[in-house]
Amino acid sequence: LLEPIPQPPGKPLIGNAVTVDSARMIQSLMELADEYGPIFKLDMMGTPIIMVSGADLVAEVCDEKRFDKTVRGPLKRLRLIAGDGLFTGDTQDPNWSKAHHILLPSFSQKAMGGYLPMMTDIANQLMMKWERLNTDDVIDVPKDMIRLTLDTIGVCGFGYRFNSFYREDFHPFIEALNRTLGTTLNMRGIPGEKLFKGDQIKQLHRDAAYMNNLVDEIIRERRSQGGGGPEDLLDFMLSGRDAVTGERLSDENIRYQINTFLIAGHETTSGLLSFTLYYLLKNRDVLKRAYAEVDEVLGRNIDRAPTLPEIGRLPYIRAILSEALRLWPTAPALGLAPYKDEIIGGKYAIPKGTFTTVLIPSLHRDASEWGNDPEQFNPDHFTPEAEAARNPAAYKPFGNGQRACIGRQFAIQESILVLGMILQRFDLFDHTDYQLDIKETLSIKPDEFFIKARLRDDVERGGADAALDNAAGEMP
Ligand code: FDE
Repeated sequence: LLEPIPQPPGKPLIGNAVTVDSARMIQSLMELADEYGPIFKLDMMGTPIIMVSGADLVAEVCDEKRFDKTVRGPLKRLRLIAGDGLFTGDTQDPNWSKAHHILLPSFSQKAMGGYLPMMTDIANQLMMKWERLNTDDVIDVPKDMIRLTLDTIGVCGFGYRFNSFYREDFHPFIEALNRTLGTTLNMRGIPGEKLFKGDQIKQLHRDAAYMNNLVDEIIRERRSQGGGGPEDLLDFMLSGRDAVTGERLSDENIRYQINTFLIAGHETTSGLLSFTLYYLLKNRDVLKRAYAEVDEVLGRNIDRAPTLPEIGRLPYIRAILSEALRLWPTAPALGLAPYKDEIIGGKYAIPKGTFTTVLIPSLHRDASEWGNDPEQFNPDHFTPEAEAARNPAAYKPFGNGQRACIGRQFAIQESILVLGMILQRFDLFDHTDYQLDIKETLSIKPDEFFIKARLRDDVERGGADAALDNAAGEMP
C-alpha cells in the first residue's frame, strides 16, 4: 500500500522554493531531514525533488539497475567549463564511458606510487611555510589546504605549477574558476535573471574563455613535445585508448577533463583536510593516538619523506579521515533519477525521471547504523569489524557505483601523506577556541578557521643526503 512522501508546507505557485535557505542549503536540508524523516519531498516551483537519507532507502536508490546519476541544476550549468568531462557527463554519453575506461588505470592504486614524489614536493612547501611562521602568525587552514590540493592536482594532473605558496592571492586561473563556480551555483534558472545579471554573465564567459585557452595551450604544448612514458594524467589522456572501442579522447574532451579534475579535486580534498584538523583539535584523545601512530611509523626525522608502504601503515590516520568524511562529506549530495516508475521502502512512489537526492551528511547520522550519538567524532567507526557489521549503503562519501569518485585513492593518499607530515612536525593550537561554521559552495568547508602551529621540540633532522655529506666530511 502506497503512502505519500512527507512534505513541508509550501506556498502557492512557488511551493517549497523558500523552505530551504539557499546560503546554507545542505544544513537547511539536514534540519528538514531531522524533522520530516528519512525521505521527504520538496516542490521547487512545480518540479518535485525527493530527499533520501535513511540507509535502507539509500540502498535502494543506489541500486544501479533502478537509478542512474543525473546532472541537473548547478552541476548542469557547470558544463560551461566542465563540458562532457567525467563529473558532468551523462552516463549514457559515449564520451563518459570512453573517458572512464581510459582514466581508470591512471587513478588505480598501482598508479598512485608514481604521483607520490610530486605530492610530497607540494606537501613540503606547506611544511616549510608553517615551520617559518612566527609565534604571532596565524594559519588560515582552509586557504592553505586549498593552496595544497590545487597545486597537487596541478602538477600530478598536467605538470602545471600554480605556485600558490608563493603568492598571497590565488593564480588568475583559480580566481576565474572560483568566480565561475560562484556564478553557476547562484544562477537558478529564473526567467529574467539573465537581464539582471548581465555583467556577471559577461564575466562568466570571459572567465570560461580564459580557462579553456590556458588549458588548450598546455595540451598543444604537450602534444608537440611527445615522447616518454605517462607521468601525469595528461600523458595518460593523450596516449590512452578505450580498450572497448579503441578510440582516443579528443583535445576538447581532454580540456574538459582537466577542468573537471581541478574542480572535483581541490575543494573536496582541501575541505576534508580542514574538517580533519578541526576534529583533531577538538578531540585531544584522538589527536594523542594519531601522534603515537605517526611517530611509530614515520619516526622523528622530518628530513626523510614518507614512503608508499609507510602511508599504507597508518590505519588510524586513515580512520580519522574517514570519520571526518562521515560527519562532513565534502561532496554532500548525489543526484539520481529512476529509469522507470519505482516504489521504494515498499510504499513510496517515485515516478520515472524524478530528481532524487541522497543527502549524505544526514545518511551518515542515521542512528540505526551509527548509534545514538552520531554527532560524536569517533574514528573507531572505521575498524574492520565495525565496517563489516554495517550496511554498506550507510556510508557514501565518494558517491556510488560506476559514477563513484575516480579520484578517491588519489585524495586519500594525498590526505594521509599531508596529515602524517603535519603531525610528525607540529604541535597544533586552537587559539581562538574555534566554533565550527560551515561555508557552502558546490562543496562544504569550515569557514574562517585559524590555528597556530609550532615545530615539535623532539623533531630530528638530517636526510639521506645530509648523512652522505657527513660521511664524506669524515673521509680522510
Ligand atoms: C566524483 C565524486 C563523487 C560522485 C558525485 C556524483 O555522483 O554526482 C563524489 C561524492 C566525490 N567525487 C567525492 C569526493 C570526495 C573527495 C575528497 C574527492 N571526491 C576527491 C577527488 C579528487 C579528484 C581528482 C576527484 N575527486 C575526481 C572526481 C571525478 C572525476 C568524479 C566523477 C566520476 C565519474 O566518472 O562520474 C568524482 N570525483 Fe571525487
